[in-house]
Amino acid sequence: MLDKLREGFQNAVNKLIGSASIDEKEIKEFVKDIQRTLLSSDVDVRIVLEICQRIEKRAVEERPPPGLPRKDQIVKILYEEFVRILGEGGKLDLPTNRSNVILIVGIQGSGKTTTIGKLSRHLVKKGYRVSVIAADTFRPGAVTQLKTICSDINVPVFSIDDEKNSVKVAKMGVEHFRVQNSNVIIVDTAGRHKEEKGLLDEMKQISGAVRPDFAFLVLDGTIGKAAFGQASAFHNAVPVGGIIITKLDGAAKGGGALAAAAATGAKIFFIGTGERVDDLEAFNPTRFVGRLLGMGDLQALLERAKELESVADDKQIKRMMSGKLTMNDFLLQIESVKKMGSLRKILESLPGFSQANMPTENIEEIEGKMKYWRAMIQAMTPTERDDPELLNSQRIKRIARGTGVPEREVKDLLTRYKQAKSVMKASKGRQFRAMMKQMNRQQ
Ligand SMILES: Nc1nc2c(ncn2[C@@H]2O[C@H](COP(=O)(O)OP(=O)(O)O)[C@@H](O)[C@H]2O)c(=O)[nH]1
Ligand SMILES: [Mg+2]
Repeated sequence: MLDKLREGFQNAVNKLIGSASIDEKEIKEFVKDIQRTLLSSDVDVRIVLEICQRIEKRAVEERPPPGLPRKDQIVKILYEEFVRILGEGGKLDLPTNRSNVILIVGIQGSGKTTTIGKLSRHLVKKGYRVSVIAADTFRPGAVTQLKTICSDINVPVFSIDDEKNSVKVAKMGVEHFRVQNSNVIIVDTAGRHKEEKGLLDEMKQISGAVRPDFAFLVLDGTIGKAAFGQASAFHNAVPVGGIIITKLDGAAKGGGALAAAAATGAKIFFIGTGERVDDLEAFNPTRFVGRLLGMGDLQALLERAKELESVADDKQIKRMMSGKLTMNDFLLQIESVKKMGSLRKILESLPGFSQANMPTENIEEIEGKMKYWRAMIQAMTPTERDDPELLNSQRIKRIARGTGVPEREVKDLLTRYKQAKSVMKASKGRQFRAMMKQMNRQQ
């Protein structure tokens, strides 16, 4: 899906990651690559400029939290800015205690009938009793098409043979299925008007007859940024409305259609990614952009960034610099070391872990132990963490039992903590500052 956009993003990211250093020149180059990619996906120029300016400004100005490489920070910025452009995904929330009428509109060929099959399937899977009304009385073969799709998924279809009045069909269909206690009644329409106004008029007519609880505009993703006009007209006219964008599989302009629709303030609820009945996805911008950027990796990066941001909590650093150290601070030190990935490099600068009392051969062993230290510290009560002096033998026993380690491991942790604390006290936090500096140097 959206292969070109994905390729463009990934090439830009790979180039950035591959460059020896990150300076304004590399940032500018990166932004230019992104710009080119977005434009070739038919994203509107104004949107492209806005997103690129924001990425550049943030990439130049924002400093990553200690421990997060600058490159990763920039990828994260790209991710955040693209998610922002796509707005919030819509969530369809249909009460089960009544018949919800959903009206589907959109110009002919945009994918309404296909999407109705997909949407029905999606809702049936969620446990709704779904039924469909064939109110496209305009296009020959439309009713048969809908019936074929729906018979495959066991969804009943209401139609009236040789009836040309779509409003009448829609109205009778809704009455028919209300009596049968359908949870969801979906109305298919013709959308024979190409221009926005005609389409909306048609919608209003049927809408007046069936009083839908929800209306979807189906937009063909291959029209790119031209989606803006239809989406905004619809968004302004329909109070209960959402957007479905189809044909994002292989649509070179799909990115443009998504951005344009989102720019109107309308919410995109679903995207169509193929012709088959299962090719519908709830639109979730974070997941969507994550996939575009090709990641697995991105998820890991975002989590890492989040952890590191919490590590660089100002208050905590200040407190440590003043020579105080709670068990939570100690945990934070341990976590920071772990997140650095290269324990060997910074071991020396961490109080209590200096070469003197920790020979390098033991590094693996320490790393192994850290897992348990974390668990032990988490097994402490908040008061114990603030004041580890409270930890008498009874409490030590409890923590050991709670974490499934021998008591001597808890005692070992306490020794380590005391060492760190005395070094902290003696150096008034200088040691910690050194560690932070070391972290920054690694970016
Ligand atoms: N590749 C692809 N084709 C689609 C998708 N959705 C619809 N189509 C195709 O688009 C054409 C028009 O779809 P249809 O549902 O009849 O549009 P309608 O006139 O709005 O009801 C059909 O050939 C569908 O198979 C999609 O997500 N991906
Ligand atoms: Mg149709």
